[in-house]
Amino acid sequence: MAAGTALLYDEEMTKYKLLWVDPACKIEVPERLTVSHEALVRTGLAARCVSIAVREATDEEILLVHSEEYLEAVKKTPYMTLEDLMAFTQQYGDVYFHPNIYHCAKLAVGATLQLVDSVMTGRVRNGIALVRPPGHHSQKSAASGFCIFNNVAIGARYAMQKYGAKRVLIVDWDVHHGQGVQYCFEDDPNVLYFSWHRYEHQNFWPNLRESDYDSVGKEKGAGFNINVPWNKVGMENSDYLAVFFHVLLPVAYEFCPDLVLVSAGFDSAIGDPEGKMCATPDIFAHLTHLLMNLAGGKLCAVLEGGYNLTSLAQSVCQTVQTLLGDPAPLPADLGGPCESVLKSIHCVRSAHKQYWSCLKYTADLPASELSAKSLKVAEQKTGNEPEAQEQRSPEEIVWPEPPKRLCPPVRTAVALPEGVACPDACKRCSSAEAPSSLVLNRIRGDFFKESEDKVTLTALCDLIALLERMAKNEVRNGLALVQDVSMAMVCVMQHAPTSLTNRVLLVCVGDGCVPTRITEDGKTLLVHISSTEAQGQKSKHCVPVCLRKGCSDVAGFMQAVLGLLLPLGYEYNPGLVLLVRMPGSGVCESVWQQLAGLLQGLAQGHTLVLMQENETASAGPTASALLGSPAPMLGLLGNLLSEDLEALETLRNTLQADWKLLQVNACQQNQHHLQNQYANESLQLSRLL
Ligand code: SS9
Ligand code: ZN
Repeated sequence: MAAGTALLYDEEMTKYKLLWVDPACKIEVPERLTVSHEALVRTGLAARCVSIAVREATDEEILLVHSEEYLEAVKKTPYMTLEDLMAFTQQYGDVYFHPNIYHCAKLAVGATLQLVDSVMTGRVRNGIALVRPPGHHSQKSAASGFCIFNNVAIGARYAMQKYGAKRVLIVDWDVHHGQGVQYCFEDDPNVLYFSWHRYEHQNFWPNLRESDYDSVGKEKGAGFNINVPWNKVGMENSDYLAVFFHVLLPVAYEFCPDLVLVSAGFDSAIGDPEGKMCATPDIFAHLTHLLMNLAGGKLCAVLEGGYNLTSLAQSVCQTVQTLLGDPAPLPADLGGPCESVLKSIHCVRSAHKQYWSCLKYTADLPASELSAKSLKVAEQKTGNEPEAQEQRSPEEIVWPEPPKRLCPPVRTAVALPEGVACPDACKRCSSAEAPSSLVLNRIRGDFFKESEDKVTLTALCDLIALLERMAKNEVRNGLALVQDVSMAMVCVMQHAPTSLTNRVLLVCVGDGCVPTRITEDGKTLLVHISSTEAQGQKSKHCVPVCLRKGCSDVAGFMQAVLGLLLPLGYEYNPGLVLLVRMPGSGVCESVWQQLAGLLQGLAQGHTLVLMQENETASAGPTASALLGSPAPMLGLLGNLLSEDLEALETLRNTLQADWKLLQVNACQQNQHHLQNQYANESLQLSRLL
């Protein structure tokens, strides 16, 4: 399996700059690249990457996206006088030329293609290209917004042509709309383009009507262009994550890309003078992590914008550190998205509901909401928007430097019966590391009052020992095969070190009895995915998810994971994730690996997986997911059962009062509208409410 992270950088790309006075362009400076690269070197991240030489793109490659006339025109710029350059620049918007920019633009495309080559051939798993000029605004025959050639769009065409990639996902998290990428693939169903961007009802650059949520793609490409407009500034981490959970990820998993390209602009981070957003640099660790198990892990990030040098450098480091496999930081203090973002989410989901089965049960917007005008009016009325930072100039905004990320020396420890195979990189636990006699006696007291089973007792002690090493950050995550998962689960809840168990996210997969009383003190959030309707109490901390066809239903299972489990987990912010596979769960191995991979974004990677001792064949694949290997692609998911979809939406509706990150509807009115829609389905309601 491909491993390693590529880094593409060439100092040559710092060797052009604005030569005249233009307030619109003065933020695009060579230092953007030098500070980013220096930060990677200083933190030791660059040394951990596979450094790959940058080359120039050929004419043929540039012509994959651009017209001959445009290429020929740009080719002349190195020979122009300053006056000619200024005149040439005049025909485009918010961009400048320089005698060396054509050379750099060829290197920027070339670096992108070298990265695509490295990932597609399996030389590395993923990587990043630090380039200037950026690309996502440039069009077939036009430069725009500091962009000359469309690096990422060319990269997508190249991957399809040279490597036969059938589906490419482009995630544009830059704060501007990459209209160049949208135009390029508008009618192409093989490229899914996602962009969120500052829009403010068309009052923000590039001020295009087609940047709104209702531009969904054209002809065969309808449904493959996703725009999420930010109609206010000051968006925070929870706004970004909400859009990932409720728009991008479900659609991306349904799309099933062979390759993920990220238009990695960091002007969407706090402090940026263009973006004016408030998401902190560590959010990019999570955004990256959440994309890293798509496409078998094949992810290429290519720099776009980012104009606050401090914020930019920090964000680049967070992204690269995640690509390298270090655990993401705790996603502290997430609430729900703000009202304005809820509106955008609702609008995008409803504009796309006819194209994606994961969005099929999105509530329709009331007719009045559909007009941009009424939205705008409603926007001005709402009271709880994040405007505190808006008055300040971005240069004055301060935020703490992201804390150093945890990196326990042992990535994955396993407690497996003798003879059970698992990857060499795992550390096998031995009873020699067993816990104190105090713990031993307590476990004995709890579970073996009558008959004493030595083997089971030792196994439970091994488990506690493993957790103690996790609490000390000697071990990141672990896997144990145990005789009785239910008993082991209760044992962990009762005896694991409290530093981990103040908040445990307990994820149970498969049918079986889970003692719900362990959720009563609020120190455990239980999400139990099974095929049986829950008998017991449902509450804020006890979430039974019932799938009609059970956990073997890949589409239903992923819908529950992406739309319900992950937002719950991120808002709960556990210190430990306990992932339990009940005997005979029926969950597919690749789905299980996806789940184990995705959950590692929580609790700084502290995941403990428990499986029944006879599931020996799954030990290897599970351990390898814990070691950070990319989960295999799931393939096309197939159709979701409509009763499951409705049931999940209903569950969301009941839970969203307590868990704000589950919200997808713009206002209370709409929720009533949705409830009414389901009121007819009394059977479904009685099942879940
Ligand atoms: C000045 C407008 C600048 C161009 C921004 C291009 C960003 C490319 N306030 N507009 S990522
Ligand atoms: Zn930008």
